[in-house]
Amino acid sequence: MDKFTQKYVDGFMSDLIARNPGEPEFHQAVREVVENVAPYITAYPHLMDLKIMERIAEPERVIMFRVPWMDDRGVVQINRGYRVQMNSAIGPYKGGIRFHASVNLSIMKFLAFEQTFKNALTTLPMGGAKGGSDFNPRGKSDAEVMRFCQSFMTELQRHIGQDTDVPAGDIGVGGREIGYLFGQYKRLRDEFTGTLTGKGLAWGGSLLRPEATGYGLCYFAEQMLATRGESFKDKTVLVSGAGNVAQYAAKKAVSLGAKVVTMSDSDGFIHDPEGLNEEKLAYIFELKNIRRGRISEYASRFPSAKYYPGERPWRIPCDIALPCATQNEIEKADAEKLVAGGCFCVAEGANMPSTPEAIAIFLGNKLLYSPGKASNAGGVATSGLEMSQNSMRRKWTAEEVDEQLRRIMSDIHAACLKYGTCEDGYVNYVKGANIAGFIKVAGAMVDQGLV
Ligand code: NDP
Ligand code: 2IT
Repeated sequence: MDKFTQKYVDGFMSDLIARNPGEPEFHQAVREVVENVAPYITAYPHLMDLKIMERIAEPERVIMFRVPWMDDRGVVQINRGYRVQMNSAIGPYKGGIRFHASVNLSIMKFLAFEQTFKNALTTLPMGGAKGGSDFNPRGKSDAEVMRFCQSFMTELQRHIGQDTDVPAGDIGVGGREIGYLFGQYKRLRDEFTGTLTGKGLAWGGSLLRPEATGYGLCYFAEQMLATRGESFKDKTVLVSGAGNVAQYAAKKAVSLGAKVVTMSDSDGFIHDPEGLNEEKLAYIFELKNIRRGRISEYASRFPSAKYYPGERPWRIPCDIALPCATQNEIEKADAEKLVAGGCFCVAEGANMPSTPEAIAIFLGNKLLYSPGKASNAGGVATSGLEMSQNSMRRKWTAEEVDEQLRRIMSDIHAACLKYGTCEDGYVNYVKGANIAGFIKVAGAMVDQGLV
């Protein structure tokens, strides 16, 4: 980076941090993008004059609200709700809703920022947003989750709509929660529209939306592997998480011939050296989606596995790692362990699971490494396909959706190659994804004037 560009990055980041104090995840997400796009911005001075990057890093709107509800004992509970509407340059705001005790404004803003670039990469017309609450669904009854969702939507409904802002699921928000949120939206607004995605198949949902993030991740990883003449066949794969993304990533990797040896949750991980198979996957789906149990139970059910409480999977030797749990779950020491254990491909299913120090290790060792905004975009892309089907009042077959998902992941991969291929032939997918996403969003903002 030349001196002028470095000065631009330093000035940009110090202003951003001063304007947004106490938001480390947001700073982290913005810094990565700014470092990659700064040479492009300084080469096109009109982008500097129009303050395009400053505008992209300033949410168009942030909504924060009280969510009061009553638990099963009759005790009043208060949570905080959020919707960060980051950027609508290329389409209505679009992005998931997260229910997790850790949710705060920094996490919401980093996710909405990442979503803006991810959605641009999907080739579909969707702007970027994220929402959620510090509500912790763990241990709550169905009735409590329903009352919470109804209260949350009672406020959120006035800010969303099928042409305005279309939420979906994320951590802690799956089919059950989308159902309760949709029911309350429909009741209050008296309209049956595609305002939420991830809906049930009987009421406007798309085939393959539940599978889409994990499947799309594997389709993307297949393309990365193919650049080195490799595939999933007979590879040892580490998966973290045991939720929606992790389950379908594991299922697809197994179907492509891989040996998936780990899954995790926030309490620890299981290592099954024999690898997951259909029976074990079915057990995990039932354990996590129906019984809402803990991954530790897997080791009691299958003696080939061992449970490691309080640990992450990254020290287990592998060929491929698919982090599918949460942000910053791979730190520098974890990245070093992955490299030492033989890992040559890391494809992110979660949003920002690797810290900047971990990413530096991956890039420095020339691993195949893809950021979540590229490799997990299949989920929101299929949400976009759900929106299309809702608008047309039609339903595509699973084959039709799968074909479009594969094409979109392949287009995203091509965009990463176009903007991320270095002089020595190494593909920097981070740079490729950030520049490709930026060019699309920035171009639309220039066209639309100072708004
Ligand atoms: P789920 O709620 O279905 O699953 C989340 C999994 O990650 C659970 O196993 C959970 O364990 C674990 N987890 C959550 N928080 C932490 C934490 N702080 N430390 C360790 N483990 C944790 O969520 P999803 O599968 O939908 O989301 C996983 C990741 O993928 C997130 O980063 C999300 O933003 C991203 N993503 C999701 C998409 C989607 O369509 N759902 C699309 C694109 C990205 P526990 O049960 O203990 O909480
Ligand atoms: O992070 C993500 O891309 C999601 N949680 C999915 C968003 C969506 O609108 O489907």
